[in-house]
Amino acid sequence: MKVFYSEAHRAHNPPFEIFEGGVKIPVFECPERMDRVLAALRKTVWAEIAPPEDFGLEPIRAVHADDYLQYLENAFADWKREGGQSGGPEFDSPLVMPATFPPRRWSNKRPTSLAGRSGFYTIDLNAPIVAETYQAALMSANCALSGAKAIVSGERVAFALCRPPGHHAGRDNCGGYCYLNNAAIAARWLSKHGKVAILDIDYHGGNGTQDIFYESAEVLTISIHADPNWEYPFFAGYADEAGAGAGLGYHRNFPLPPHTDDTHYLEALGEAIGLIRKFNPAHLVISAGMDIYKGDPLGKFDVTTDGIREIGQRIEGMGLPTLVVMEGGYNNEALGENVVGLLSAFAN
Ligand code: SP5
Ligand code: ZN
Repeated sequence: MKVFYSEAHRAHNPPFEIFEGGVKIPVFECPERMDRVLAALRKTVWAEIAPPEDFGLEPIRAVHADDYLQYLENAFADWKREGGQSGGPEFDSPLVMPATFPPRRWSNKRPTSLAGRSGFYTIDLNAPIVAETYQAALMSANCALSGAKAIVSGERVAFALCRPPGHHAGRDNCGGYCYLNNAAIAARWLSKHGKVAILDIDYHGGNGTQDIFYESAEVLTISIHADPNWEYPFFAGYADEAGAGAGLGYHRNFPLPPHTDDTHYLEALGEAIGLIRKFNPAHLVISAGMDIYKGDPLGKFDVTTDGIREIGQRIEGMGLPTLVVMEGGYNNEALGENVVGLLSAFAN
């Protein structure tokens, strides 16, 4: 199995994120995650790990707004020029983290100051930008695109070991550790070669992917996740959000309760798979978050490693050329085993 991975992620290592109540903590989404997955993949006989090809900006501009991409590219330098803060005396380097966000009725205002722009383009306090973030995000997108190219070239499956993840990034906003929506970028690129479905199994609702394809019928988007009524991202992922305009009927959310176990998860997955079969796509993209795992520090589901292996088997059972894209998953001890478990149905 072809696995696409770039070392560029390692330098994207912001010193902290902020949770509810102003709690400042080390970023859960850290470089060690990739080392855990790589170590587990290297123990298999089937993983062929290679660096991605560079696809340039065009496939990224097909998903994200130009002004947003310009913001991402220059945010750190602009922040420094404006005298942006570092997070306190214990931190030696500045990082872009806004503290003011647009109220909905006035969100058409676009300040030129970086302090203002960062609030416009950011949805939360979990996507700090450091000097190396943009480059890491570009290479992460290239991993997804390389995987897409592999399945178009006849591979049954490819795994994009992406970091930073992508599914919370919308057309013109970052959040939830995500800057560029890797799965969406790959899906739009794949849609030149026939219909595409994205199935998002990350614990958190895929608000960015939902945003990008909401009014489009070219890509069926389905997300199975913790109910946003009580879990991040709170403002998208509800059952009644089904797409709009030409995209009406081409988005589906499966919000699930806390302590969802293997049986109940697989029930929702079965329904999602029914919808994908009916849509009959040429290619399938999986946004693969391992934070559904029962031991995840950010999750409240009870899905086991065996459950994740079964999820992989059911996905494989659709018989579609499949691109698996790494999203979240924060139990580092179990992350490697869970990823290998998911992929093992495709191993040959
Ligand atoms: C890609 C991905 O999985 N992003 C997840 C971003 C989640 N960010 C918000 C987390 C809010 C955590 N609330 C406190 C839980 C402490 N146990
Ligand atoms: Zn997640």
